[in-house]
Amino acid sequence: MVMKMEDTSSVLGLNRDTAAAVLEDTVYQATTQCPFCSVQCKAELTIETRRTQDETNKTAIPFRHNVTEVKGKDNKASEGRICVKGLNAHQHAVSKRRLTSPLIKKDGKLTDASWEEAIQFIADRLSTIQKESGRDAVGVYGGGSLTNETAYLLGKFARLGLGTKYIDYNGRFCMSAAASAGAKVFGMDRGLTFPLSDIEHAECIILAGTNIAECQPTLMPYFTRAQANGAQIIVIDPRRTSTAAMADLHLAVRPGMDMLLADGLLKLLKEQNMLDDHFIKDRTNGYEELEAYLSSITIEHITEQTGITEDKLRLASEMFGKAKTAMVLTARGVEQQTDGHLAVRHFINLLLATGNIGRKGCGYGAVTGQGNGQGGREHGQKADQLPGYRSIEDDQDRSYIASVWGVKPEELPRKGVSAYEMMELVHTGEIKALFVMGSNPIVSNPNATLVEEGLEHIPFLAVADMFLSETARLADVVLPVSSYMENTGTLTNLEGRVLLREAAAMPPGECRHDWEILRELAHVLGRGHFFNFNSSEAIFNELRVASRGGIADYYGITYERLRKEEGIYWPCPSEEAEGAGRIFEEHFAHADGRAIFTAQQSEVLREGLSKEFPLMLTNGRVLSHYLTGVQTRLSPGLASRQIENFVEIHPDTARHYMIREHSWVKVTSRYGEFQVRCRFNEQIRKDTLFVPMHWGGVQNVNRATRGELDPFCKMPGFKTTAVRIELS
Ligand SMILES: Nc1nc2c(c(=O)[nH]1)N[C@H]1C(S)=C(S)[C@@H](COP(=O)(O)OP(=O)(O)OC[C@H]3O[C@@H](n4cnc5c(=O)[nH]c(N)nc54)[C@H](O)[C@@H]3O)O[C@H]1N2
Ligand SMILES: Nc1nc2c(c(=O)[nH]1)N[C@H]1C(S)=C(S)[C@@H](COP(=O)(O)OP(=O)(O)OC[C@H]3O[C@@H](n4cnc5c(=O)[nH]c(N)nc54)[C@H](O)[C@@H]3O)O[C@H]1N2
Ligand code: SF4
Ligand SMILES: [Mo]
Repeated sequence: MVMKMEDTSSVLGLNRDTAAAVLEDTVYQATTQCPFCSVQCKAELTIETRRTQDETNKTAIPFRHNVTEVKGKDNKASEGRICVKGLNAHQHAVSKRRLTSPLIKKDGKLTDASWEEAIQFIADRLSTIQKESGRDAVGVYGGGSLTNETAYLLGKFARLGLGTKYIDYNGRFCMSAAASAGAKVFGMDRGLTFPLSDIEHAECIILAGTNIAECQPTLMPYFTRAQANGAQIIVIDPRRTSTAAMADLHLAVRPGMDMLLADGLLKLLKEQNMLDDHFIKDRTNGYEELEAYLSSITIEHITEQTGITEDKLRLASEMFGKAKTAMVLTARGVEQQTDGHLAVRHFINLLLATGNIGRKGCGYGAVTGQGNGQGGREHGQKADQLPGYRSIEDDQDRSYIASVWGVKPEELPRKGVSAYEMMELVHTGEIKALFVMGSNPIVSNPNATLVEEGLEHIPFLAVADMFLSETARLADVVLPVSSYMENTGTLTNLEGRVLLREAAAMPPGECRHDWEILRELAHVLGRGHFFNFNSSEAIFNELRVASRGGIADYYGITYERLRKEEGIYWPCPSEEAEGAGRIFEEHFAHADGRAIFTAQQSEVLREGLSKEFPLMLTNGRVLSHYLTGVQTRLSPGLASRQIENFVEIHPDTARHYMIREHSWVKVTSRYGEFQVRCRFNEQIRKDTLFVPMHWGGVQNVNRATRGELDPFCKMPGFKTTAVRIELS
């Protein structure tokens, strides 16, 4: 029997035993969203269910599902397209490697335990550590895959459940440079200032440090359509990526030199009188300082530092300057630098100076990374943040959130520190217990050896995950969670559009939703009255109120509307409001309505090359894997496309170091080393190596990256580390 979608969603809302009985041995179709990147493509799954006997754990509800077909489903972002990761995403969700029961470490071995035992154990350990060493001895570490509801609840759990100031999340490594730049320049951080449908109306598009072809592949047709309409695309990347391959001009910048490259383009635009004086006068502040700064730098200096010839620089500035509509999009290549915040601001200068924002076919885009990279940065899992993009250091914001939560403002902790700084505090022993939900920090943090050492020695580590990730393996308790297919909640895509993803299947075994875990822990900690939620919708309704009047205002968005309208842009202050795709049409979000130019220079010392470390290591992604690879390495359809890690090296450079293609090499920096397979690429700069980030252990690129942070946003300088390479 094939059940219809409406029937199954009502069944999935039932008590677990009843639902399992109804769904036993059925085939049904349901709609979901890919769990991976920020496009959040909708997909339709055909699911077969069966009940199996689980002899190892009698208490578990043995329930398994299998996905027999995946189809892209029409929606406004991916327009029905789905990429290879989306097509295979279910493979990790149905994997036999899923954790289905809580685990507690006994005599050094993780052993099955009941939920009651596991939750009680965590609550006891956290309470004891807080009694002995103070409330801030406990840290909480979240992630951008979590739904808005879970991210919101995790922030509330840290502040009210545990009363600690230490909470941060993996988005610190992802969105912090662009987010803080948008907040500073525009007064508001929303990934794209335009709807995706505007891209085809742009006449020139700069894609800086963004490899959309591999990282948001279903967006590619927006850019090819723009080209078909006559747009010129400029890609800035040290390698000729698949994205660069479609460009009209590729600028193979020296890693870490983007800020100066943006300045060079602006200097040339100014020399050619291609700026929009009216826009500068009416809508911006700070142009005089910028003008003075531009006069102080020379084109010779810029070409020498960036590695881009003057001819190419002139060509790029002409393409950009002649366009009547233009866009700039940046991603981690520009942003994961110790000057990433300023680099983004210097790119935005280009748009402000030419009046290319707030009109159709124009604007800035920070290409958000994770599935809920946008929503995850709005509702309070950041060290300095309260829901609705409010500030934890602002008295009015504190009073408002305290009133929504029913506490006094003084009861809210102050701001903590960023993700990597929390790891440093773990290493020094100041943070004595860590609760991780939705991240694999020992693979994804820079200077991974320090992080691993810290987590090996921390007195108490609890991890909520679907799998025994590299981090979970070190934990004292591991809690099995539901996957994207099984958990209802909202996620906000890269455009700032809030989408509802409804559960499509029953969680296997004893897996619980992240929010259920937080609710239960809070109960045992005696703080249950703040967490009495029976559904993700109930959490969302509190989030709506908490975000009301804030920058990221979700008040007007309801589950009911989301079911009818597919997706709604924030800000959406009332149930009648539409939510806008294109923002800043009339004014920016600062009190005076103006945007701010940036003339400021980075004061952080650059990672320089030396005789000992003569090459620049950068890193990033490949199409078939996702982040630390925990999910994709367990999906046969994806893992088989790229079975091991590698370093991309120019053949001339390899010859110089007497390295043959496919040999196993060691890459060493001041901070550590890793080993990978060597792969030749004629299209990478000769001074640059590129390594993907999807593997742990000896293949983990982060064993060599450095822990230096951007002073503005605490983004690590992932993308530039001086290294040497040799046969291992
Ligand atoms: N397939 C796949 N897709 C993903 C992800 C994934 O893991 N796999 N992750 C998602 C997430 S969380 C994120 S944050 C995004 C990331 O999306 P992107 O930022 O596009 O991905 P990266 O590969 O990290 O970096 C992009 C490009 O920056 C280049 N680069 C390196 N150093 C520099 C530099 O100094 N300057 C410039 N201009 N470019 C440089 C790299 O060569 C690379 O091609 O992707 C999302 N989508
Ligand atoms: N060298 C280098 N390092 C980088 C980067 C880089 O470009 N270069 N990029 C950085 C960026 S942009 C990012 S976003 C980070 C990502 O870094 P991580 O957060 O460490 O990456 P993930 O692999 O997504 O880890 C997510 C973990 O949570 C689990 N998980 C997935 N969904 C859920 C859920 O709903 N609930 C729970 N409880 N668990 C879940 C997964 O199984 C996995 O173990 O890495 C950063 N590190
Ligand atoms: S990885 Fe991104 S582009 Fe690919 S299907 Fe998933 S959401 Fe869509
Ligand atoms: Mo990311």
